[in-house]
Amino acid sequence: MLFAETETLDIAPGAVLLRAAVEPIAAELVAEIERLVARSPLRSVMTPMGKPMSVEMTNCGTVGWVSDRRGYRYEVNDPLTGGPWPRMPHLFRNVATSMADRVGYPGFEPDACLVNRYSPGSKMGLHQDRDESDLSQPIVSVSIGLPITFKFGGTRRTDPARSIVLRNGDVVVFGGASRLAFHGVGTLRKGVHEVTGGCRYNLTFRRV
Ligand code: MD6
Ligand code: FE
Repeated sequence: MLFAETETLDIAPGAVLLRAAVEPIAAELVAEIERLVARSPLRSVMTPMGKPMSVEMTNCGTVGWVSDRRGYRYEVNDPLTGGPWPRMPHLFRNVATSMADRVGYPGFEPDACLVNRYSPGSKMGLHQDRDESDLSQPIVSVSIGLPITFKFGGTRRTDPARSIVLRNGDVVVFGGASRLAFHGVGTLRKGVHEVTGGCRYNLTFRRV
């Protein structure tokens, strides 16, 4: 499947931003999100430290990322419904596989997609994505709706971080030397976007 051929920007070794790559299908991605949240709703979760996260989350795929007082981990069942997470839509899988392929990660087959919903005031502190057993595989991250500032540092928490604004349809692929880089996003500002209204969605595809 073909998506927009757009500018690519190297953020760091192994990390690439594909500007507006899925902008043409952003509304279709939102329609898929709405279908899956009807089955596994967005919910607020606690960090292992007992603080509520400001983004709401859900998942699709054969496993989903969960956080609670017991820690961060992947689970085959949604703790809210007790049943499996919704299947990953074909469109999602195609996006993830083709974006990874485009920047030099052929054969990426995600088994988990974390869906984050940011409303005004939501943010995500610097973190590493390291709950996956296969760190040879990249993560593909899709931004939909309102813009937000993405912070991208090094493999140590104290490494300097650069900031990039992520907008609707932007895709970040991050693997290789950047797979364990610290990253986070600033606070979502109030606004209105034609595709999502007053929020931002982020989809992160992982091979767990
Ligand atoms: C976000 N993204 O963009 C948060 N993680 O809302 C992430 O935490 C992320 O963009 C791993 C790889 C790419 C990402
Ligand atoms: Fe992350």
